[in-house]
Amino acid sequence: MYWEPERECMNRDELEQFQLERLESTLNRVYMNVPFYRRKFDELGVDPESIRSLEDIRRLPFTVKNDLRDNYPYGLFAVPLREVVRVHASSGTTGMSTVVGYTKNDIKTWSNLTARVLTAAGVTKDDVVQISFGYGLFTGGFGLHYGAERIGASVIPISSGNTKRQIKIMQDFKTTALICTPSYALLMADTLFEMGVNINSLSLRYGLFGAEPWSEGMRTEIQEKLKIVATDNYGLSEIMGPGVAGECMERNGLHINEDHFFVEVINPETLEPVAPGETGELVITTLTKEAFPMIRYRTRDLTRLLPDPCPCGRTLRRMHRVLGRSDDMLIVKGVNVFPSQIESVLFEVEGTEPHYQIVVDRKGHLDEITVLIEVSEEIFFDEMKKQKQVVDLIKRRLQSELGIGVEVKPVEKKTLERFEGKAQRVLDQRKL
Ligand code: DLL
Repeated sequence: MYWEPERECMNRDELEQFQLERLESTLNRVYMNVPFYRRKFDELGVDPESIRSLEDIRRLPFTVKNDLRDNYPYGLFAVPLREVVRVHASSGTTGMSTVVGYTKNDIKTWSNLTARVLTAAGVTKDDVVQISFGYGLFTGGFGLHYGAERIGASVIPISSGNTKRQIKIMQDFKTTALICTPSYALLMADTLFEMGVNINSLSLRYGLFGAEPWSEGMRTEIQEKLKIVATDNYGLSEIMGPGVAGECMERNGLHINEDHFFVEVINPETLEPVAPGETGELVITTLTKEAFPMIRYRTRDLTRLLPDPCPCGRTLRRMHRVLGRSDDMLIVKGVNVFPSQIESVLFEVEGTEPHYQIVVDRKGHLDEITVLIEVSEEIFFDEMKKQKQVVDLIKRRLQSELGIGVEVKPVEKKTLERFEGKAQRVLDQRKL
């Protein structure tokens, strides 16, 4: 267990004072050591010494992913490479990858924060933790690995892939906690079923899932199929990796590690703060990072802060599960659509499997969405009438959730792609 009540249950005034002190030292560090930030602050005429309150942070410039690309690979590091003990990078599906670094101290902080997230999600030193996130340049595997070791759990660093072997190890090594993407958890559940494994013969109790958006319906599905308590955890490599925020046993929003990260929620168009509790883009400033501090990083992730205190006793504010990235948002017939909204409808309809794909195409000048959804065998093969009923029901529910009509196409079980890491739900066929 890794539990810091003096931080995690801090009163708000004390926490804000603490954040301000850490912010001031971060600003000094970047101004002294990172020419990129010095230039941007100077351009705006902001002297770090003049930032005297947390509200003053709004005078500072935002940082965006392109700034990382422009400074590839080490341009935003605030310490000499000799002090960097680890480098991670994101794969960069669009353009150049982004590179981040950690000092020895950063690794210690990172381990403590993922240990916090693991503890909040039920993991203790008595657990056997199977880490089925990729190890390597991706932050998922290593980030949670160090936290689990920090707690004293027994860690199985299996990485992702080779699902049958994952199941065998889960059985033989008596895994109690599974860590991976929610879509991989579902694939494991299906594979267990196909292999004829009796779920009650396993020792699994907890699942910690993150790195991609998922819905409440998907949580229910995973919890029922794997007979575990499933929690959500959030992070991004630019800020640290996993360990930024995670759910406690209440499973109702993710506690943000605010003693290390200052968060804002902004309207992505006006760049002004949204009203308290409203949905907008999450912006994060790191407060303790040494090698790779980030000032007002625009995550592109859409969420909202939850105002109510959490019954678990932690005072660290919670954020609602991430709805999706603003860059994943589809605009169809002028309406904004998030893949996660579609998912939440699909998971409620009986006779469908939890596997789907969203195809976006352009007919003339109009964008169209077709949702491919796997349906059970009897519905696919035997009962045309029932198939039509299911399709009509999904269409109606999607229409009422999204406010627009979309095509729904039932497909046979196991025809859609499965994912061992982050799922690719949207297939964009528009030639823009
Ligand atoms: O995905 C870090 C991570 C690893 C988090 C393991 C949790 C568990 P990146 O590859 O840089 O880092 O991707 C970060 O993934 O900006 C979100 O869009 C998305 N994301 C991460 N966690 C969640 C989540 C890792 N719980 C990007 N819910 C972020 C929704 C998530 N989206």
